[in-house]
Amino acid sequence: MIRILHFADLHLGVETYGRPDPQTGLNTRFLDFLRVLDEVVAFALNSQVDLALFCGDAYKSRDPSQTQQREFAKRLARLSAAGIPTFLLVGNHDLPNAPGRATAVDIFDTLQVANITVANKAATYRIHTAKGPVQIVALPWPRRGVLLSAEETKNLSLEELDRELQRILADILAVCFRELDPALPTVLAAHISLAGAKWGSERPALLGREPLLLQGNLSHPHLDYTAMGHIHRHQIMGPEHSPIVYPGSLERLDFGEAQETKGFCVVELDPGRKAGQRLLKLDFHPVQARRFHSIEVRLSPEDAQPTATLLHTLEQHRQAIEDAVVRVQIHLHPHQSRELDDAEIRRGLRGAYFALPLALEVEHRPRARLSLASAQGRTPLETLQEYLVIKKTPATRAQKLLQYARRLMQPESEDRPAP
Ligand SMILES: [Mn+2]
Repeated sequence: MIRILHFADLHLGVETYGRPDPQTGLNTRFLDFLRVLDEVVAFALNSQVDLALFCGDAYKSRDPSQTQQREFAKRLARLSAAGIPTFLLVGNHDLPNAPGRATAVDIFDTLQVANITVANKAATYRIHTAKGPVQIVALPWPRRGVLLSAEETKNLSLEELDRELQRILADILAVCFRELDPALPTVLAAHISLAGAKWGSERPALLGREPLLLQGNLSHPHLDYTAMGHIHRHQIMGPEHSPIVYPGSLERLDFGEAQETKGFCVVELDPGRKAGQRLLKLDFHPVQARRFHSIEVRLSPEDAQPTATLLHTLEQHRQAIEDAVVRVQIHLHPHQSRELDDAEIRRGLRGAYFALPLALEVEHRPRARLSLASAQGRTPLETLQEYLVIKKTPATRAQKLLQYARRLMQPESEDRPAP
């Protein structure tokens, strides 16, 4: 039995909601991302994994810092030293912006680090594991600009472009498939989106502008397992005997992923069985990713002590707040915004790993913006106050802006020091 650990979309270098760690000087979110990677490496070392298969996007950017590279290399070195072959597929975040430049992971290939294979081009690779050879058809992130010339695409619609790219990629895969030995366990590793896959919050703003394959483009009777990367949400597609699997990313990027379980996949193949029928087991192993917790509070219009109500609600969420990135959304009525004590509420969020500024949503008459009519009968200051509430300005900032406005609106003579 060959045990394969399949993970993807590490994105080292994402530091949103982090701060410098006083002990290491590193960003605390960077440490979060390393900690989940450590969980993956520890599992590989402790659970007789025969092959670590990484399906792309090691870093956040194509130009990772030296520190990011050092920390990634340290973990790969542990796998390498333990004799666990590691296969690194190149994702879009690892790619340089010019074909002649190195990808972010090419260095391991260049140095010929033992037990590490970098797949930066579409090909069939043969990897020797302790339990015998595995063949991997690799499809790194395809660059449209490399596969299709400007001349070929200038008159194509987006749909035609998609179809043309699918045709080219299917041709490339067909060449790789031809080299397959049906006697060996076979895995396809691809970094790309598939039609029908569910996106998490990282869904590209311009879906349709990036390469997209159909499940059919990836299918071949010899495949025992298809290891995907790119989409951050864990999901299993394709036929049961030869599934197509996104393990998802290892850490959360934002609140859109609050409910997603993060982790990696462990696959067991029986080399003794026939081609396309070797999958024995597919397990998903969750990791301890940073928790994101959202709290939504709706204040009743009669509530005269909104701060107390909020503190009470936060107390009920105490456990979930602890060590989490926390966001509090408050739906309130215009007269209540003045009663909210921002500092007091933030104290109620103690223990959070990171607390976002309070998001105030004012429930009022069905009007999204200030109209001339509504501005009538109000003082300019009241109008400004309502504007700030509509704009969801955090309470402390709103208070400061109102203070300035008050000063500006005061007559020259009052309360202003002589020049
Ligand atoms: Mn990607």
